[in-house]
Amino acid sequence: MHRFYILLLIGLHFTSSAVAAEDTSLPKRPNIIMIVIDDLGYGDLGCYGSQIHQTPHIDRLASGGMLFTDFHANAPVCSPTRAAIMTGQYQQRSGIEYAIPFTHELGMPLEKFTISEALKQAGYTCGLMGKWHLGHVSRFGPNDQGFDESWCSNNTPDYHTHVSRIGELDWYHNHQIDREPGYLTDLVSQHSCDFIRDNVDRPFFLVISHLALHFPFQGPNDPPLRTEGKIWHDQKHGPLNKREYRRAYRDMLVAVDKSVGKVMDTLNSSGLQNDTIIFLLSDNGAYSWVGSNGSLRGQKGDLFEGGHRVPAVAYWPGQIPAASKNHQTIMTMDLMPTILSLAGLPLPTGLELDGLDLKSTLLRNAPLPDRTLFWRFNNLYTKTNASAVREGKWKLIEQGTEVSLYDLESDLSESQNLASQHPDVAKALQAKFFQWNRPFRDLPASQ
Ligand SMILES: [Ca+2]
Repeated sequence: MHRFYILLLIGLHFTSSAVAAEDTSLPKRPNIIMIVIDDLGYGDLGCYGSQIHQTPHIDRLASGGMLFTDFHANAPVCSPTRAAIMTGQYQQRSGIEYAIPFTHELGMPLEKFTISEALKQAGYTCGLMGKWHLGHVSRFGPNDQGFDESWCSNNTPDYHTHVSRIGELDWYHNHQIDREPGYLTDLVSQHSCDFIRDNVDRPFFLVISHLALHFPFQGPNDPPLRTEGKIWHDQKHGPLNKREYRRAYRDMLVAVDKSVGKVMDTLNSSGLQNDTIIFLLSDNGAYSWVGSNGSLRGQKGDLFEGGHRVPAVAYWPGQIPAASKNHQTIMTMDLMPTILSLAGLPLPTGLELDGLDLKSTLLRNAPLPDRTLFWRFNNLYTKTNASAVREGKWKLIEQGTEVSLYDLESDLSESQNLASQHPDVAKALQAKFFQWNRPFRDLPASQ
């Protein structure tokens, strides 16, 4: 076994050298940081035109890198998008189509090959700080999926007491409950900066997975609510009066933005600023009653653009053109192959990777090949099934028996249903969805 592992390492090293030879200008084995902000909407950031929120640190990342205008979460809720990020595949291949509920029994199958496992095999040290939500850490935690170190929660704990909606303490260090005190966004930030400093001399992959801006809505100065041993579903939105939600949401975003500033400062003071690629993105759209999806229709949980078109930024000084905008249609499942490619690593063989390597569009703003993208979403609570297909400017949405077709080039707000005017386009996209959906038809709704 040991010998096999050494041979594997030699094999990977050999292949990665061969790949790197094609890109002699690229630094070898850059560090990679992925900042995932929970439920951040398309209109929530200063760099996306927000008139309400000020996000100077994130805006600085955007002005020094590439901002994406047509970037999509694989799903309009947390767990399925995160499964797609981790595997480079449609989340249906992991059997995860809805937010994983509060149970110890469900999770992303451990045999799924993840981006962290791929990078770990290649010598990267991998850390995850913040939200996991791919299964209870007692059975399906990040350290079971390639991460060397984790400070994480399963779901959406109280930001101060760290208690979940089912009254369990939900803050773990390497899968062990940890009772450290603190506001969760600050803890995520502190452990992320510690991880960077601890790994100055070796390549690392760090996922900074903010709990914010998910409810409970609690800014750093708002009171705690949840205590252990009690069910909190009825007060899932936190301790505040509804009229204070938007203010708390803004305070939560300010805390996240400051965290991004601290991470940047830590990279600069460690001399790693030019050796580190940063991706910043959201896992789904905002709830429009508290956040903003800009001019998009719909919100978290919908297959209208507001549910899945999200802010995203890529930053790598000297490599990714500064102050650039990218209008290609991109999906979160593209991140795994892209990151492996930027790290000079071969794509794993024998996997059905659905994501695309975005390297050329990141480094040269090159157009991507035409492709058709799919969303399928079964809502556990409302029992509604929906699907969407995107091809070029066209987007088809089916909900029950209702079929809608939109031209996103002229109608980004999805206000004009063109299905009856362009029945051939609608039929062609329906047929493509039927084909794509074949292997997943029997997937039980709602895991
Ligand atoms: Ca989310």
